[in-house]
Amino acid sequence: MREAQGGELEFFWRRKLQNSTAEIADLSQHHAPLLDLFPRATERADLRLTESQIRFFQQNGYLTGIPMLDARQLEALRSEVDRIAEAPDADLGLLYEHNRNESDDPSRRLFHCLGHWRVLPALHDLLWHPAFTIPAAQILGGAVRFWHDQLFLKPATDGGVVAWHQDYSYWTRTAPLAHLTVWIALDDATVENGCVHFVPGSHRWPLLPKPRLAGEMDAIRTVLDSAQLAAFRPVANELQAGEASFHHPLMLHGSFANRSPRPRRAVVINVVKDGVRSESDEPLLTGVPVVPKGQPLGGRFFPLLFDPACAAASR
Ligand SMILES: O=C(O)CCC(=O)C(=O)O
Repeated sequence: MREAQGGELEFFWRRKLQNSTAEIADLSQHHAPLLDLFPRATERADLRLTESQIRFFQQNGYLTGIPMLDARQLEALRSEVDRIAEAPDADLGLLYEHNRNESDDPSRRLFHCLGHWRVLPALHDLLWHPAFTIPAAQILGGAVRFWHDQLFLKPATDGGVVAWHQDYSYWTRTAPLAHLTVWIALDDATVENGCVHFVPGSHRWPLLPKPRLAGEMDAIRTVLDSAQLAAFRPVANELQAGEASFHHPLMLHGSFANRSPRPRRAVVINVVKDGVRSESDEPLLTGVPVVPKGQPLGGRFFPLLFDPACAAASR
């Protein structure tokens, strides 16, 4: 395995630019890390969450302040994320979706995309990072399968909002509800630059309607009942660059505008407990072959990231 140095990332990207879109190497063919950027799961049993962290997640619906990236990993990911944000659309054909500005407010900007794991190696390898997969397996209570990834990039000064929502309201084409999100800060995320806010305990609320993701911040409040409105007491999920938080698929969360002079970049990974099924005969993600209704997620686009039973057997 080679070191993930600037030159290597340069190589991957240059090769893409030289080839036609049809010839671009699709990293989804690789179900193991390509670089030596992240440790192997078997090497890092120390990354397990404590009982009290798991209890906190179960009671509140989120867990925050988890160390995730060292300085080298952070630099590699920032560099790849910036490349994606700056790339012409023609180079982003493998992404499931990308929206240079998803904000409904024309005075604000929010870059949002899904599917970048197929395009650049550090973003690809991050899916297998044990600092994420080991805690995810503990929270899910079993093997961790990839669902999809996301970038949420808020530029300085005019970064847009992400409206209050529950992730599962966008994912009802998969069931049962056994999903999990990890939110990884690439910059210090603060109240000033639009960090995520959680409504503790809202993961016990029923499924709410799906709002426009970058639309009116408070749209969801019109459907909350009086008990939910009374319990609507958000907490700011402030993180240092390189730290992460986990949240439940029914956790109500959102993020306010970035009016600060600093950008707020984040990589998000969404996973399921192995065995979650397709609920649709349509493609689950744009450009991905149909997983017939009733069949479990699997195959090239939904790799198994970590199976604690196998990891235990190999120790
Ligand atoms: O990054 C943000 O502001 C929103 C992230 C989000 O909605 C999520 O991680 O589910």
